[in-house]
Formats: sequence, structure tokens, C-alpha cells
Amino acid sequence: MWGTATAAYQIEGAVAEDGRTPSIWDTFSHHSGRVVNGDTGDVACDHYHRYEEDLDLLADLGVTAYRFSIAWPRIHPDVTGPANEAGLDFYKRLIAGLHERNITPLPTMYHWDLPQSLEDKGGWATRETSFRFADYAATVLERLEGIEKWTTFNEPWTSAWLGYAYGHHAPGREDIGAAAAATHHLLLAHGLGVEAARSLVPEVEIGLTLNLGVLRSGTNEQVDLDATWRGDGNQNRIWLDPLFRGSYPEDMVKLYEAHPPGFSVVQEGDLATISSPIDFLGVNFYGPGTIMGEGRELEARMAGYNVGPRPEAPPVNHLAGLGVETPGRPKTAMEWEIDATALRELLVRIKDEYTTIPLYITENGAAFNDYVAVDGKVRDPQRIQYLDEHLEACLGAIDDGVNLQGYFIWSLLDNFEWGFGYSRRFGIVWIDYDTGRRIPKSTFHWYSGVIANNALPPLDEAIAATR
Ligand code: IFM
Repeated sequence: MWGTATAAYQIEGAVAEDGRTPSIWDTFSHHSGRVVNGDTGDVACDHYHRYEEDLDLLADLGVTAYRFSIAWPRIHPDVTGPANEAGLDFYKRLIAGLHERNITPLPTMYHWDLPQSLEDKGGWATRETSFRFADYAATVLERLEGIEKWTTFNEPWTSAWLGYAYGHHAPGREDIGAAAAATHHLLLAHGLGVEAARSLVPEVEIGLTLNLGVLRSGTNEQVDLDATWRGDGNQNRIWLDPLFRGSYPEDMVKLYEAHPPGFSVVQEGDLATISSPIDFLGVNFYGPGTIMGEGRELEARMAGYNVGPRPEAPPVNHLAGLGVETPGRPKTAMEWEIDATALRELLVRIKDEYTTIPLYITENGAAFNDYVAVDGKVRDPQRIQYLDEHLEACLGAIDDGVNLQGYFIWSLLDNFEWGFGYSRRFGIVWIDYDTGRRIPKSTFHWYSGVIANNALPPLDEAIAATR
């Protein structure tokens, strides 16, 4: 499967149309100082109105699949009330448009836009939210037809830890105990979603997407080795262990005991639900992290290495204070290290330690400082190089026996990059946010050739072609 990925709040706009109610990201982005430049998703790429144009872009690109997310507040604006037909209709049109173009739809049920009314009752820190998610999952599973593969969640780590522990993302809370509870409730909600799929639409495949990491200790000092293992626990083991082994890693549960309610919210039977077998696993990967030096306090470790800056701390180098970078490594405009060997290492680890079910790279990509040249073109050779290296790593992983079945570039379009607003561009299509105009970048044309040939062209030739 060759594809690209997007998410509802990042591209759709139309936040108050056809019955949609506010999500936590509407509230958060409108709260002054939380997002760079005060940007919001109110209009974003205006995909809600321009989706036909975007579908045509996908057809021109030649992808065989498209990953997108459904906005919960469009489907159940009142959470417990009836489903909103106008919201469902939008996604029905989108799915039909994909089928017309022979593109497989890969919807995600939750990519961070929790209805604000649920956050007002405690959000993911409360158990009730998992059950409300199950209701919503049942609606989309039953009402949106023509889907072969459903994904419950995108990056629950980000929802729980950037949203509830570090305040970088909506809902902006800073409470480690709530983040640990959210971790469990997100996993429980995932399991309930899987159970709903099995009973309502047994013919569909279902999985979830995790943003797993490769953390390396920068020294052989025990303090760094231990911290690296804790970081690994928070980013990888606390998700993979319950999903594939039916238990939480004991060291992490113990670690969170100091932060109530933490894992005291786990009830009997929950882990059986969470470990309900899934059909595939999505992996989002951007770069590795190194743990060493000053600032190895617990919170920094647990945050992993891909924590964005707070808006009030301008996006210079958000890792500097955390002591989690390797000097000299190339970086993207997010200040994320580039090292594709880590992707191969991660995929092989999943196979060796956890599962051999099909894996999909559901996101991989990079932000660079793109611009429109005087001739109207957007040349992004750095992105081509980044993607080429990561696709080579995927081929290496396949050689190593990894059951890798698909690859999705993040992202089809430049879009609302959460706390960074529109200041970071991940798209293979440039968006002019004043006019909504779309300009395919060099990477778009390169990727189209990769898909058509099912092979990578020589990198030097690909780079030369951008000139
Ligand atoms: O833009 C995000 C996406 O929503 C989730 N994964 C990481 C991307 C880049 O930060």
C-alpha cells in the first residue's frame, strides 16, 4: 500500500458547519498563547469544502490508499445524542470519492479532537470517556460503509502525555497522574473499539497507530542507561506490553505510583479488553532520540524526545534544555534528528519482541523550510532525501523479515501542525493559506514515480531532477 496521511482538525476547517461542535483543539487554539502565532484550525486547508480537489490530487499522485481521520464532534456533536447525519454525509462523500478513484480509504476514529463537552467532565483522565468512545466507534463502524481497515487511535501517547502531562497539546493539562490514567483509558477505549468492530462488522480489519520511539543512551553511565529504559517504558513498552502481552510493564506502573490516580484506575478485565487481538499495527516514525546529560529529570525522560516547544518558548531547539540530543546530527525544521537506521531498528524490534501481524508505516515525513520560488515552484530536495533514506530503511526491515505492508507519507498537504500552527510545513503539497491554492512540491512528483515504478530512483538523479 502506498499512501499519504492527514487528520481532520489539521486540514478540514469548517469548524462550526453542519452541526459540528467544539473539540478540545478549538478551545485550546483559541486560548491566547497556546499555539504559535495564535493560529487555529478554523479554516486550515479548507478541505471540508475543497475535498474534491484534494481527491484529484491523490489520484494524480497515484496512491493506492489514503489515511484520514473522522472528527468525533461532527458525528456525535452532543456525545450522547443521536448521530449527526450531515457529519456522516461528509465522510460518506469522501469515501465514495476515494472508491471512484480506486483509492483504499484508511480512516482513523480518533486523531486528538475530543468533544469539549467530554473534556469538561474529565476527558481521557476519566473512565467514562472510554465508553463514550465505544458508542462513537459503533456509529462510524455501522454507518460508514466500504471500509476494509479501521484504525481506532492515532498516537495515544501524544494525547495522554502532550495533552495531560506537559500542556503542549489540548487540553493543556499538566498532571502526570492524569496522563497515566489517560494512557489506560485511551488503551481501554481502543480495546472497546476493537470489540465493537468484531461484533458489528466482523468482516473488517482493525488496528491502531502508535508513535513508537528509538531511544539511545548517550553514555554508558548507569544513570543515563536507566533513564533511557524509563523513556522507553513511557514511549514504547507501556503501549506494546498491554496490547500484545496483556500486562503493563511493572517498572512503569511502580514509577507512576507517586502520581495519583495513575494506574490505580485499572479495573479487572480491562487488560483482556485492551489485548483483544488486532489485525495490523500502524507505526508513526520521525526520528530517534538520545538520552544523556543535564536535565535527565523524570518528566523529561518520560516525555520522550519529540516534545514540541511551548508557544511562549519560541521554536528554536526544544530539546536543548532536556539534554536529549546528539550534537552534529542533521535535523528537520522541527529540530528532530534524522537517522533512518532507527526506523529499521524499531521495526525489527517490534517483530522480535512483540508481533508479526502486518505493520504499516502510517506516518513518516519531515518539515523543512519550504518556499515558493519566483517561477512558482516549490523545490524540496531535503524531503526527498529524508523519504528516500527512510524507504531504504523499510526495504532493509523487509529483508530482515519484517511484515511491512504499507507506507504513508505525512502529509498530503501542509497543515495545522498543532502547537506550531502553520509555521511548520510537512506537506508534499504546498498550501497558500491566504487563497487555499495547492502547489505540488518536487516530492509529490518524485513520490508519484516511486509509486508507479514500485521502486526508488537513484537519489542523486532524484535530487538533480528538482533543479
Ligand atoms: O502532525 C502530526 C500528526 O498529527 C501526528 N503525528 C506527527 C505529525 C507531525 O508532528
